[in-house]
Amino acid sequence: MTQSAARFENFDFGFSHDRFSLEIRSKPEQHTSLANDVLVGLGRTPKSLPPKHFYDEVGSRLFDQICDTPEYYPTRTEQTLLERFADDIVRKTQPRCIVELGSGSSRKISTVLAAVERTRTRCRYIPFDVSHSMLEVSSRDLVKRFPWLEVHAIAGDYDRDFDALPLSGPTLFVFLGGTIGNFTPREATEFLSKLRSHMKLGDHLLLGTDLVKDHDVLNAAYNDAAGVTAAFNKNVLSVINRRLDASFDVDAFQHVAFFDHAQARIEMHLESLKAQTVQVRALGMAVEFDSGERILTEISRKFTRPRVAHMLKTSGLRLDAWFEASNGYFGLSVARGG
Ligand code: SAH
Ligand code: AVI
Repeated sequence: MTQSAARFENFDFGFSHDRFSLEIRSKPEQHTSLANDVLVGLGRTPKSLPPKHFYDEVGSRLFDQICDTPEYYPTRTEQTLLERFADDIVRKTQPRCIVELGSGSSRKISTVLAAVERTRTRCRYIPFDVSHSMLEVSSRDLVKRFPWLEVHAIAGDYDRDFDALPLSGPTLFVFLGGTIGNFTPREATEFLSKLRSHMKLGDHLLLGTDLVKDHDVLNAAYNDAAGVTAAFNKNVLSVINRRLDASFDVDAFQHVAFFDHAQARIEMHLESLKAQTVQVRALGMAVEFDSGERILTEISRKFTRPRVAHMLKTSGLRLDAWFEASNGYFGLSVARGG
């Protein structure tokens, strides 16, 4: 264990090497409370599961493939925004530390790090994700690409493992991809309020939000022709089979996703193609499905600028700057403690 690793001895450390360390705050079998979520979410009507369980190694790879489908506009739209405004954002926030929540493959952060590099300053990068595999691969790439960068990756669940981050100086918290939209309004406010409680004077939040737009564009983004989103959705059943010794027949469910105008959100479901009973042996649970019955697996809320400002305000944050794609598809906010 290196010195920097030893400083965090409360946690079970992965490893530390050169300028990259991986801190494991909870292991895959613990960190997502899958057993409890299945007991509660599949034990009631209507059935539901929280989206964090999508992201095992296969699911994380499928999400990355979704980002490259022609229909899924959020990733490339947000990336274009970052390319255009990263210098402004870095000048405004002057980070010495960047914490990225749900960092995934860390694809977009290089654009921000390149902007930091152009200011001839340095910062530490702390990616935080449930996906160990993604953290390792992406962190190794980043330290290679930026010879000055120190990466301290944290594998854990940001709903519960978020305290005592190894922050150093003015911090830019980054939450991209529109992932805030995967929370209900109440969950989003709770999450941002908790984040706010970690922010000191001089810290900022960079938040990506997907915006309300033409319904055909929205529906296509979650129903790509190649079926990658369908595979991503169904993968959660394989996760439950593997981790909880369940008997889901993945082919007996179909992917359903649509934009609900009233709630301004995409709903993603898995629909049972027949009446069936699924055993979840690790929980001693039998789950009955009617033909056509659905499990709500994800919501993805779409915002307007006033709604983002309101959400931030309700969470004790203040919208400082707003960058919007020229087609109005996606918005980036810079916020600070109110
Ligand atoms: N920020 C990236 C990835 C978005 S996908 C982008 O903009 O493209 C959502 C990411 O959040 C995944 O990498 C997933 O593993 C992670 N994630 C989901 N729920 C999480 C949780 N509760 N705690 C930590 N990470 C989580
Ligand atoms: C991670 N999150 C913002 C994605 C979204 O668009 O809500 C997850 C996703 N689900 C289906 N496609 C992408």
